[in-house]
Amino acid sequence: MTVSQDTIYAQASEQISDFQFDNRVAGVFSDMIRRSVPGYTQIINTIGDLADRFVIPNTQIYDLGCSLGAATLSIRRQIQGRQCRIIAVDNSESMVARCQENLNAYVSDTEVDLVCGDIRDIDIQNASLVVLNFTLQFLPPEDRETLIAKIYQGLNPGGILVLSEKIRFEDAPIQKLLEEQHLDFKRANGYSELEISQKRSALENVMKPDTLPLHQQRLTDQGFSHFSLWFQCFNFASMVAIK
Ligand code: GEK
Repeated sequence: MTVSQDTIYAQASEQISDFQFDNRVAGVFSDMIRRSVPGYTQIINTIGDLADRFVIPNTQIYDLGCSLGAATLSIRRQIQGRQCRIIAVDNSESMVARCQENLNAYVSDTEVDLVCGDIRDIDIQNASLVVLNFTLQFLPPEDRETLIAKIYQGLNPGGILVLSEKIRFEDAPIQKLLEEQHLDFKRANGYSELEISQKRSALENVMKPDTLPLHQQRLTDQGFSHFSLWFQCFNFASMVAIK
């Protein structure tokens, strides 16, 4: 897999349009997400470890907002021989096309149904693992509860949801501190002030982070019996919820 460098916001633009998962983004996505999301590689590896622990033979696994398939590939490596099916869904045609190439690059006995569609429209059933790795934050806030309810209904008892998100904080000094630490992380990864500020404008209307207490409340309201944050670095978090 060749990884192209993300320079999408390197040149000054007069008008910044809303961020889209188009062909340009899909082409540099591996580089973009690793340089923008602290702990991304660890989270992907841990999703594979969680699959090994929780995936039961003859069940289904859902990777919702799969992008280039990083989580699906990590899961697939761990569940050989369990006769499971992974349903990987993304509504960006460019992501799905590249994801298919990535999946084809490795041999596996686990079937992957790669679906180009909206995660709000797909059916979830007989699931032992559902992954929302930095995807829920892109859904309109009013649609989030319905999706979590659908996931809860589709999980088998003992099944697990992994939910990774950028988070915000009600406490203003903490919000400022963790946001600044994240910006320092991006600077250390070679993004310029211009790139950082143009990307921020592009994401403003598109990505709306929730607080950790809101995530926890939504999950427990829908019936999840067990919840924990298992990873946090600055304003990025990954949670698990078990049915
Ligand atoms: C990873 N999980 O590498 N339906 C389907 N897909 C959607 C929807 C929707 N309603 N909204 C957004 N997407 C991946 C990273 S990226 C996170 C996930 C990021 C898709 C969108 O097309 C994009 O591919 C993905 O969700 C979000 O582990 O860019 O910060």
